[in-house]
Amino acid sequence: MTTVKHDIELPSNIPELLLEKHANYLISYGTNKDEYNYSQTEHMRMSGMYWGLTALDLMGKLEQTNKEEVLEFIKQCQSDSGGISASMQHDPHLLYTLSAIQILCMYDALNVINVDKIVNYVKERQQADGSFAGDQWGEVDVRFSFCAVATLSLLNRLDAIDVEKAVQFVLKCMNFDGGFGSKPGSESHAGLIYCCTGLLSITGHLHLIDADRLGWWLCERQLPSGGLNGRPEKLPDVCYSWWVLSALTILGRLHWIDKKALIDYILTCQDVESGGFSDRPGDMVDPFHTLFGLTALSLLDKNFSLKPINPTYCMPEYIIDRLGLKPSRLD
Ligand code: GRG
Ligand code: ZN
Repeated sequence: MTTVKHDIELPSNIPELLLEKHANYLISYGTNKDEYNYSQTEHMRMSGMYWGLTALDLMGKLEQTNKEEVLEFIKQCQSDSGGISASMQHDPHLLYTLSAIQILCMYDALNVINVDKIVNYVKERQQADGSFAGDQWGEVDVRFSFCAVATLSLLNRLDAIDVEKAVQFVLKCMNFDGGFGSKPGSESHAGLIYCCTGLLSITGHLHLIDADRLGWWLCERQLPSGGLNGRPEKLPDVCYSWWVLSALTILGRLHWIDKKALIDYILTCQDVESGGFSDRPGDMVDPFHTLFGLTALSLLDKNFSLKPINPTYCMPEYIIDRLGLKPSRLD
């Protein structure tokens, strides 16, 4: 009988962390606008900027970015409804509204946009059952609940929505395994667990989670290669190092995984020539996996010359401190 292998084998030599190369990769990604890969990601540009700028800030390179150009771009992406889109002339969405607010907080520049209109846009996305639609077309998902609550909390305007109802909806998405799915009855997935744990952390409701059960499910995501998957029977992927570790950190159970094995997995996902991280060793790098490789390393070991990352907001901790926010965590 054959068994299907859902893991990879790590190469024998593990490279060191190549921070200089990662910074150069991200800076040139944002500069070479004629590149094929850049043109293909217009539909998620605002989040792409957030991934790149956050990664650069963690490496102490935010000053090397073009702040004025980014702020101008964000202003042009705010629509009459108040919401912000991925690119100019695209439809606004909660996903890109959060990314834009995260960038503005990093640059300490919330004054350049109309905050009241954003608050109103987010408020209007809340449904009668407490859930959030991502945009005017109505798709509901706990990702959008997180985006709404994170955005409003960064703006210090959580009073604009019914927080208790938002929490009740998230609790309806909790499964028998302790995890969370995208909506009631959907399969548990690490990315969605981050969203729900993050929302409960912001709103001070972490006591409603069965932390031992969820912590166990999360640490079971680690495979013999050291990498983490996002749900059972799936391949490891660097981005789950973030989605899983952030939730474990919020739950006070980061020590439940084998840190050394995961660090080795993440380091082997670097492109040692051009910089950047990919999902698995040898794959194409991109800004998304580059951010989550670095944020995971920041959570795993203080000796990597990276700024500390906040596990709830996925933003540098010093920004969260500057805003006076105190998302909760379990011991
Ligand atoms: C501030 C970092 C930050 C995020 C904002 C958008 C968002 C909030 C979180 C996204 C969470 C996430 C990754 C959800 C994944 C949803 C999902 C069901 C993905 C399934 O994708 P597959 O099947 O991946 O391609 P796997 O690895 O399961 O095969
Ligand atoms: Zn991934």
